Formats: sequence, structure tokens, C-alpha cells
Amino acid sequence: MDTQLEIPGVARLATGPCGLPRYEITTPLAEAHIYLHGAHVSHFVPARQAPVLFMSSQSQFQPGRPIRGGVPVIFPWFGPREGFPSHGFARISSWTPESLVQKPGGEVVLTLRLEPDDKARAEWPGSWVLHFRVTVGTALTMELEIENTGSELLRAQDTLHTYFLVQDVRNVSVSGLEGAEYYDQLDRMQLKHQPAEPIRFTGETDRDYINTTSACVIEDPGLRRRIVVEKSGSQSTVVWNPWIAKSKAMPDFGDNEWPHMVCVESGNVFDNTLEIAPGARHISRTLLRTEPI
Ligand code: TA6
Repeated sequence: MDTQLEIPGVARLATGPCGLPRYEITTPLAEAHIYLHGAHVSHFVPARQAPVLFMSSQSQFQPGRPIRGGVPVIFPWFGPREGFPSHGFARISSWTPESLVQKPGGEVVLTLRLEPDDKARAEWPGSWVLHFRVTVGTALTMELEIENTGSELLRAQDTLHTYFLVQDVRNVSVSGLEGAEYYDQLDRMQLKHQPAEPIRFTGETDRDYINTTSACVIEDPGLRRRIVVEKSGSQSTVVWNPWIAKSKAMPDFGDNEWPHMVCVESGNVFDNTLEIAPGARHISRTLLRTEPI
């Protein structure tokens, strides 16, 4: 672990709960925590605002286990896979700090790197390098760069599986996906159409929207804010709330936490699986910002 990558008084490599190393970034614009485990952004608070990200009080912070909340980095597959970790291995891998800079405007940019080890190669053929760039300012920007360093086409799925903090999901709407097609994870992956209206939550919701490049807006009257989720390099958006029964079934998620979160995830899944030519690279980028209402 390279402890040289620090900015005194701004960004330091500290130790989080359960002893996992994490960058703690504190500036007049915002504060954030980013674990080397999974390159996982666990905390983001713009100055004078409520936290933007949800983190379960029951989350585990240990090698080999995903963190439940914040922004899991999903690669190279989305969803369950018999005999393999759900949502791929990137979010349970140890990433390496590559660079840390502060821009003239005060934003801090941390870049982390992941290359395949033998286990990863066995689980997913191909040669690749990931760079994950996090820019902490009044907005939070995350860029997952996937470079195909091999001689064969690289197929992969990715999402930035962001858990947003809301006051009560029953009063929240998500707009931006009107008219888009989605696979309904709760109805045998049937392909459906989102009506020309925002998404509202009246039960477990688990939808994989495809062929959509739209920004999404989470309207949260309870916290008197909207969260804008802008994206590029992403054709898919996943929307998820586990509601009551699924929350009880997740040991690393509190039974009564479901009203306070919604996942709106930017990436490329199913029909939008990435195909990256040898030597090429793809960047999936998402920018999170808040507006008062
Ligand atoms: O992104 C939604 C989803 O695919 C849901 O089906 C749910 O399983 C969620 O991801 C969490 O998955 P995880 O493997 O982190 O428990």
C-alpha cells in the first residue's frame, strides 16, 4: 500500500471499521471515504448538506465480502452467477491507489487500479486493466475505465451500483426513464415498457432498464432535494428497492432500512453488454449532484 499518496490536511489513507484501509477526503466542498476494498465510495457529503449515499448499519467491511451501501463497482458480470460471487469480483478485490491530485477549484481526484490475478483470469477470460477515477467536489464524479490489454474482444458488463439516501422511498419518484424498456427481475425477467411517468415505489422494485442514455432525477421531498444522476458511456440504468421481505432476507441490511434508500445504477448490462476491441478502452461515467427543492 503506497502511503505516499496523501495530501496533508485534505486526503489521507486511514483505517475504517474492521481495519480496512480507506481514503478520507475532507475539503471545503465536500467529504468522502473511498475504500481500497472494491474501490468502494462509501460516503459522500457535500458541504452543508445531508449525506448523498446510503450505507447499511449492518454492512460488513471485510475481505471477500461486498460492502452494503455507497457505490459497489460491478464488473465483469452483473447479477448472480452460479458458483461465482454475485455482481463479479471487482467490488471484493483490493485495488491499488494510482494517483491523487487536488485541482485548482479544490476538487480532489483519486484514481485506483485493478488488474486480474490468476483467480480473476480463471473466472473471466481476457486481459484487462481497470482505472476507477473519483472526483470529490460539490458533485461526485466516478469514471470506470476498462482497458482491453489483450488480443481478443473483451465482453463485460459494468455498473456503478449506487445506493442513494432518501428520507422515505414511499414519497420518492425517479424520472428520466419514461418510455424506456426494462427487464423486470421480479417477473421472470419479462421485457416491459416504463409508462410516460416517473417511477414511484409501492413495493419491491428491481428493474434493469436498457438502451437508455438519459440522466435520472431522484425527487426526495422528505430531504427537500433532488439528486441528479448524469451519465455517459452507459446504456443501462438499474433501479432497485428491496422493500420489506427482501430486506429481512439480507443479513447485511437492516430490516427497517429499506425506506431510506434507493439504488439508481448506471452501467451496461444484458443487451448493452460491452464489447471492447483489443487495445481499446471504454469509460462508464456518472456524475451525482444535488439541488434543493
Ligand atoms: O441491482 C439490483 C440487484 O441486481 C438486485 O437484484 C439485488 O440482488 C441487488 O442487486 C443487490 O445484489 P447483491 O449481490 O449486492 O446482494
